[in-house]
Formats: sequence, structure tokens, C-alpha cells
Amino acid sequence: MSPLWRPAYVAVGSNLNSPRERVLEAIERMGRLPATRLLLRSRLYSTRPMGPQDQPHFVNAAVGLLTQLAPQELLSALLRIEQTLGRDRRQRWGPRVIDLDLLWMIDSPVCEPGLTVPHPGVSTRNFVLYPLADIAPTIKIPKVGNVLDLKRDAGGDGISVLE
Ligand code: A4P
Ligand code: MG
Repeated sequence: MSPLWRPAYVAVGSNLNSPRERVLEAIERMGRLPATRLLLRSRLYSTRPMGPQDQPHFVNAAVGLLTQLAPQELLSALLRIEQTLGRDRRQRWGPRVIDLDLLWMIDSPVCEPGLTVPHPGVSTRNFVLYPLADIAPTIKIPKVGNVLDLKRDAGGDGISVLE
């Protein structure tokens, strides 16, 4: 753990077992992580699935944290929350009770087996960029781009505000 508090952004997605409630539960649990403060939450979005289409629409959101955890420690905490909510990993891009992706953490690029930050999906997915633009429209992710530019380029196909 570092004495420094660093901003970190996490994408939240669910399309099983009352997705809206699962998203809110995951957010609530992130707010209770040690050495971590939940500062910002985006609106909730209803989004068309990327990947297999024979699955329900997703609810997606994003949160902004301040944390003293290292990226690996934060990922472990996120994976524990996924397990608590009953995540089971089967099909790639298949339906899921909860998915928590560490999108970006300031000054902490990581490229190692099991963890890539910035998350490779952040640059093109509108279900990530719309929520992220709610809470961090002005940030520039190094080697990826400005969130608002990325959001504009991704377009709003299949996405609508739920709340
Ligand atoms: N991992 C590596 N880097 C990271 C990171 N930055 N954050 C590793 C989180 N995890 C990271 O993830 C597999 C492993 O990725 C983790 O164990 C961790 O060590 P996973 O969530 O089990 O795999 P997955 O989700 O099935 O595959 P993938 O490619 O990660 O899928 P994505 O990118 O998470 O996309 N459609 C809509 N509308 N909304 C969605 O939220 N989500 C997905 C999943 C597909 N379609 C969707 C949505
Ligand atoms: Mg994931």
C-alpha cells in the first residue's frame, strides 16, 4: 500500500440477476474497500451487448475512486467483489452477474499477465466511455486519448440512459 492517494476509474457491468441492483451493490461494496474512497458515480446506462447477441441488455456504469492500493491490490479487491456477487466465468463476452474492470489509474500503467492498465477496452467501447465521460470528461488517458474525444468517436449506438 502506498501513502499516496491516487485516482482510479472502474467500469461496472451486469446483465443477469437484476442487473441494476447488482451494479448498485457492487458500487456500494467498492465504497467500503480498505484504503479507498468512492468519490464519483456515473449515471446508469442500458446497453446492447457487445459479443453474443442472445443475451440480455447490460446495465453499465463507472465510478471514480481515490485509493492507496496498488493496481494489483485493487484488481484483487474487485475480483473478490465479483466472486461475492456470484460471478462465474464461462463464455467470453457471455452474460454475467457482475464485471468490474479497472479502466485506468493515474501514474500506474501496468502490462503483466492478468492485469493491463489502461484496460484495452477503454478506447472504443461506448458502454465504457459514456459512463466514464459522466465522471471524468476532461481526463486524457496516456497513449489512449481524451475521454470526450473517444466518446464522440465511439458513438451512441445501442446505448441509453437508464437513470
Ligand atoms: N484483467 C486484465 N486487465 C484487467 C483490468 N484492467 N481490469 C484480467 C479487470 N480485469 C483485468 O476478465 C478476465 C481477466 O482479465 C481477469 O481475471 C483479470 O485478471 P473477465 O472479466 O473474466 O473476462 P471477460 O470479461 O469474459 O473477457 P474480457 O475480454 O475481459 O471481456 P470484457 O472486456 O470485460 O467485456 N456488452 C455490454 N453492452 N456491456 C458490457 O459491460 N462486457 C463484456 C465483457 C462483453 N459485452 C458487454 C459488456
Ligand atoms: Mg472483466
